[in-house]
Amino acid sequence: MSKKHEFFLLYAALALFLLFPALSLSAQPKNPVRVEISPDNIQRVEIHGGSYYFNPDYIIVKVNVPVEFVLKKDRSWLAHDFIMDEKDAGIEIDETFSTEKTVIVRFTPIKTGKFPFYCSKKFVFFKGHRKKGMEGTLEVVD
Ligand SMILES: [Cu+2]
Repeated sequence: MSKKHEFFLLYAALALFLLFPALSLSAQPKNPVRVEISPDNIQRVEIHGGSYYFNPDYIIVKVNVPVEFVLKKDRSWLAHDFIMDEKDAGIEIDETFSTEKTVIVRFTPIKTGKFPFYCSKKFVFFKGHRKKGMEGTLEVVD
């Protein structure tokens, strides 16, 4: 193999190595979850947050039935939060994820539609977590 070829392979390997984290992130499928209503009439769903994702990131619930979000933080050096600001739909959430304890949020959606949830954390001039993929959708259906 010529020297030129060796260099080409080296650069190709390096490029793949650098691109891989970006590729694996964008290739992550949207994970839609249709939440079931429990016998005690609650739509309970566990949501994991980490750098930089929510899992699941697409949650479908029924309108006018109580919802319970069980927020769990995955291993991550960074602080994350969970924000929903949908007063009209009866949903206002501003909670910080904690590695120490699970955070439980309860509300009853009173309007159908698609509502975003996201992490509002941002480090000075860097891109915020939301822009890096830490967002999702709550779909409220009839
Ligand atoms: Cu975050």
